[in-house]
Amino acid sequence: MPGRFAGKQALVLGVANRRSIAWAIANRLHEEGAELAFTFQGERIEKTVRELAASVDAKLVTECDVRSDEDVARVFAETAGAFGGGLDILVHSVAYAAAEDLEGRFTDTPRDRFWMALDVSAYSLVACARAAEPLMEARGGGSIVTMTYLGGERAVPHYNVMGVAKASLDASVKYLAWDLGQKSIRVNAISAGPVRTLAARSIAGFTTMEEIFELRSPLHRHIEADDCGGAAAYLLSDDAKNVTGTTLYVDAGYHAMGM
Ligand code: 0WE
Repeated sequence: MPGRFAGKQALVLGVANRRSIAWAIANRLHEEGAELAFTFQGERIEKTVRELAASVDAKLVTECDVRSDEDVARVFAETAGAFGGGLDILVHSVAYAAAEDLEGRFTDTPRDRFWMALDVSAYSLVACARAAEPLMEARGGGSIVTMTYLGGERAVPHYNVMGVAKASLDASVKYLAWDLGQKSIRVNAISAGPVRTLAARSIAGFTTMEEIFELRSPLHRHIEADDCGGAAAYLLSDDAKNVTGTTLYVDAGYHAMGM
């Protein structure tokens, strides 16, 4: 089916399973005509990602440890190979902090795990944007979307070091938007309310947080991965051709509240 993304090629990082936000975004792009490539992290999820990728006729599925410059360089070289030397769209939906740092006190975060969380969750966007730049330049421009969370702007109990990583990610979006704007590459973020993904399910107190969220958000609704799919499709489409360096809140209005 042709659509907004007919003739466009997209690389998607961060699919773990069918509930992943990255998968919801990929699905939208596919439905509207995009050609897709995927990365996965670790052999534990390789089979799942390969099966999902096959269902949307993906042109490439390859491993990427975003902490490794060599891996990032290889992945973008493989992407250029699969996509005839260019890339139109990059979806970055990657984050990781040690489980023990998403409970207890932020104050107790050790140095090594602080930097690990920022490396995987924030620097990875910078590394990928830099690697995507020449490929997008070959297309005369491009669009990049990453996932962020309110916990990078306000203190959300237990979000801890991930909040500090998201603050760094949010600032990176703005600086990347400035640098890459010169090449007609747009960089934006989606700030989603809590979505029940694999990453979320293992979080202590997630259900309580969902209840508070549905009570306090203006729309009194929970957020689904597909809500992020629709928002990402907008930001990645030409409808958003003059939108860069911004955050689109997909959170039933929660961020607008003071109580
Ligand atoms: O960014 C996130 C979560 C990302 C995440 C999740 C995990 C769980 C498994 C990063 N690293 C890990 N590491 C693991 O070992 N969210 C926006 C969802 C989330 O996570 C929270 C939240 C919300 C919301 C953690 C504490 C409090 C609120």
